[in-house]
Formats: sequence, C-alpha cells, structure tokens
Amino acid sequence: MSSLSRRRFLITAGLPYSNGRLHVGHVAGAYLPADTFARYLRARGDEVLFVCGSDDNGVASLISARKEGRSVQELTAEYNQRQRSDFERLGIRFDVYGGTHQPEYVEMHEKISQEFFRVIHEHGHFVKRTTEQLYDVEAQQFLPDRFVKGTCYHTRENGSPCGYDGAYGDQCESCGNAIDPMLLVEPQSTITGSRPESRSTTHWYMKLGDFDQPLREWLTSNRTAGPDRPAWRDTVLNFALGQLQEGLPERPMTRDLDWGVPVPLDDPDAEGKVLYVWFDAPIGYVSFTATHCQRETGDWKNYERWWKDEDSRVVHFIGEDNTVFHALTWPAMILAEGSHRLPSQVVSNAFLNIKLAGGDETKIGKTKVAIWIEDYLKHFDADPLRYYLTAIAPETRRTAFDADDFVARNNGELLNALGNFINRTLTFTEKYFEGSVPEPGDRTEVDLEHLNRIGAHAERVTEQLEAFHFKAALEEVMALARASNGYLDTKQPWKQRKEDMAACGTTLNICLQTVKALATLMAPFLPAMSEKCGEMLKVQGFPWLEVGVELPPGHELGESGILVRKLEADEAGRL
Ligand code: B3M
Ligand code: ZN
Repeated sequence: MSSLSRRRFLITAGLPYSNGRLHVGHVAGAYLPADTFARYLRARGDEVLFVCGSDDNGVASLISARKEGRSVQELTAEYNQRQRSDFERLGIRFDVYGGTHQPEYVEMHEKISQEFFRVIHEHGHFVKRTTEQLYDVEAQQFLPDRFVKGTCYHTRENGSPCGYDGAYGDQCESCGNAIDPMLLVEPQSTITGSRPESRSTTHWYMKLGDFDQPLREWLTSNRTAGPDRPAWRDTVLNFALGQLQEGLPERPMTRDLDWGVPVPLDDPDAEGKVLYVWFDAPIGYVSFTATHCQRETGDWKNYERWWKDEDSRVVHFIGEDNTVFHALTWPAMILAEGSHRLPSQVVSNAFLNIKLAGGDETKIGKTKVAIWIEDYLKHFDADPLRYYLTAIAPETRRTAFDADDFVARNNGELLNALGNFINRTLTFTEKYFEGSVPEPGDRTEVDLEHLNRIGAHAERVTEQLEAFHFKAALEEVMALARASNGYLDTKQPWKQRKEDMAACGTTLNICLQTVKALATLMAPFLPAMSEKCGEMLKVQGFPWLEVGVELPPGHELGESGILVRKLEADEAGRL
C-alpha cells in the first residue's frame, strides 16, 4: 500500500444535548462514523484530535430540568456523565470530551465564545434590533427557541407546504429549516401551554447574508474533490446551496435567558442576555480543543495549530438536522471572525428508523420508540452494534434498525464470515502447529492469489474510508472475510494435514497472515474484536500501513477464544 505523508485532522462529532439518554440513531448519525474515521487515521499514523462534549446551554436543557424539577447544572452534569459512559462502552474514543457548561470547560468556553462574538461585532456583522417577540405572561419570560412550538410555515424543496405541527421556535425537525418563532402558526408556550403574546426586546442579529457569496463559492468548490479531500456528500451541498438561493437572512444570536454564555458587550441592552445556543455550541469544538491543549501542553493557545494552521483539516460529523448550522451558520461565523479555518468536510447522515421485533417501522422518538444505548449494553456487546449500524448506515438516505435483522446479520455475517474464519484458523493452528506460525513453505498459485487479494481489498477499504463511505468500506472487509473462508475451503487443510504437513503449514501460514490483515482492517469498525485478535495473535497494535507485513514463521500465538457470540432469535426481543 502506498504510504502517504502524515496529515493533521481535527475531528468533531455533533455535541449531544445533555438533557437525555443516547439512542442508536445518535450513534449511527454522528459518533460511530466519526470514531471509525478517527481510528482509521490514528492507525494510519496521522495526527488526530477527536473532539466532542455536551451541549449544555440553551433551552433544551432548561426544559428538561424544569420537567424533572431540578437545577439545570445538576441535570447537564448527570447526562454529560451518562453519555460519556455510553460512548466509552461503545468504544467511541474521544481525545477530549468536554461540555459547554461543565466545571472544567465552562470558563474557557465562555472566554472563546465571547471573543468570537466581540470580534464579529467589531467586524460589523451584527445589527442591534428591538423587535416584538413571543412572551409567556404566566411564566413571565420570553419564549425563545424550544420554549415555543407551533405549525411550520416553510415550503419544502418540492414546493409543497411543510405544515408540521410540532415545529419548535428554532428549527423544524420535519423539513430541517430554521424557524422565526414570530412566524409560527398557532404558537404555544412549551412552559405553560398558553398562547403567548408579543412584547418588545432587543437583540443582536447576525447579518448572515454578508457571506452569501463566499459561502456559495466555497460550497460549490466542494462539489468536486480537492487535492486534500474528497467531494462532499450531495445531501449536504444540495441543502446548503438551496438555502443560499434566496440568500441567508439576519438571525438573532442573543437570547433573553439566564442560562448560557453572557453577551460580552458593554451595553445596558445586553444585560440579562446570553448568546444563542447555536452560536456558542460549535465554538465548543474550539474551546474543548483549547482546554485539552492547556491540559496537555500547558498553553491553551496551542489549539491554534488545529484550528488555524494551513495544514490542519477540520472534519465535522453530524446528523442531518444539524446541516444548516454546520454548512452555513458556523462557516459564516468563521468567515466573520476571520482567523479560523473553514471545515474541510461536513459529513452528515440521515435519520434512522426503528423496527422492533414484531413491530412496524417507525421514526425514533424521545418518548416513543427508541433503542437506548444503556439498555442495549445490558444484553449485548458493543461491536455487534457497531457492525450493524455501519452495515445499515444512513449515509445517503434514511434506513431502519430492524431488530430481527440485527440478530440475523450478527449470526450470518459477523459470526459466520468473520468470526468463524478467524476461529477456524486459530484453533487449527493451536491443535496441529503447537500454536505458532508455520513455515510459509512453497506457495502455490492459489496461495499467492489469496495473498494478492488481501492487498487489493486493503486498498479498496482505504479508498472507501478516505471517501467517508463507511458502509462500503466495511463491505470490503467482509468480502475479504468471505473470500478467506473460500480459500480455506479450497485448500482443505484438514485433508492436507494427513497427506502433506508442509503444504498444510503453507495454508495455515497464509490464513494467519489473513487473520492479521483482517484484524488490521476491522479495527476502525470493530475495535474490541480487533483487540481480541491482537491477544490471540500476540501482536500489539495493527498499524494500517503494515497490513501486508507478514507474521514471521515461529511467531508464538496466544490462546484462541470466542470472538463473536451467537445470538438466539428471541434475543431480538430484548432490543
Ligand atoms: N446539540 C445536537 C442536536 O441538534 C446539537 C448539536 C450541536 S453541534 C455544535 O441534537
Ligand atoms: Zn417544516
């Protein structure tokens, strides 16, 4: 495999709101592909920082805290911990996991967010406006964002009205458009359920339209591959360029709330106001990097090598409902601030539906049907979920998590193709070659063909990963596993053993080289299984570029063990 030079990647996955548990849709949408990519890059030897943390500010947490009758600090601290633990147990390994209002991160986060705001203000991209806003008389407060809901007034790309009646005051989760709460049809306070009245208040509006032209040029240039990145997904570009057709509107970037980052202006109108959560949340990526650098190097300013250096690439992984913010608003903020790098890639995935055993396919809902990670992990290992979610990844369109299919693929693919090949190879070697790598001997045409196949598959897995096609990359790994079973069946070492022990050794040697290659190639997707292979092969770590480097004859192996558990059909009912 060709060896490329060492690159630098700052990878982010959308910051989960710390007001609830994580479900499989979250994992499939952003965290798993991001982790897969980060693991691949680390194995390749690239310089990587994988950054995430909780989105603590804003109305979502306030609403949940109010519902649960406790303080928002307490609520967000709890969910920050629980989500962090879910990620850890799934093998999603961030280099830093912060939180925009968590004790160790909040100070840096406020400093950098306020600096962004001040600089954009100085550059003249805000306008202060006093307007009528929705006000809940009973609760005695304004109703920004999710404090109000109503019917969506947008028109879909196909020209039909959206009309979704659960649209929040910040965004319609049905059509993906940003919402001006004043335009919502039949608005209703989510605090008291009452119909709000309007009162006047002052806010800072960002003139996003100042960046229509540069954003359009930048996004259009991402249609084709650049020297250091593949073309962006059409789903992201079509949506973002579609929004730009009408030009971006002014958006208020401050709120009448007492939870969030205080507005850093010396202006009486700024009192009692905080930054809009979607203004400070993406800056979380930056501020968590800075806290990490402070911790690791003693100088937070070192964050700049990730965010400002020419040779650093920033890659955002997100769910589709966050596209508008990552492909338009955040880039506009970056352009307005002027010193940070635009993302090199925004990888967005569609939503995941759910089909529980014996049920119908439905959308995942917070209170309705979902497969919670905490529940899943009570019964199953992480890697089968990682396998399944990548195999059905909603990369270009919505797909469904089907509980029966999960069990079927675990047994039919992960166990039968991958697990069994590795298991057959290792137990055979243990039994007939005293658990050490046999001599390669005289390799026949069939043997050499199989070795070449490993190289060819490895090239294709690499190509697909570089293109952010995780599903296709995993399919290549599995294709190699199936071909390897085919090789084993063709060579029939159980027969060779009785006729020609040296020839049998050649076969097993090649099978063991294949196991090592599979362990290398599966590592980004199935880290626990790959690690287990490492123990069984007594190999520490699987550098990506050494996928074709062979285990030397005589190398002693560890003890073989079970790699994949067979699931019973009725276990689908546990999901
Ligand atoms: N907190 C996640 C969501 O919309 C949102 C992402 C912020 S990323 C800067 O569910
Ligand atoms: Zn809508």
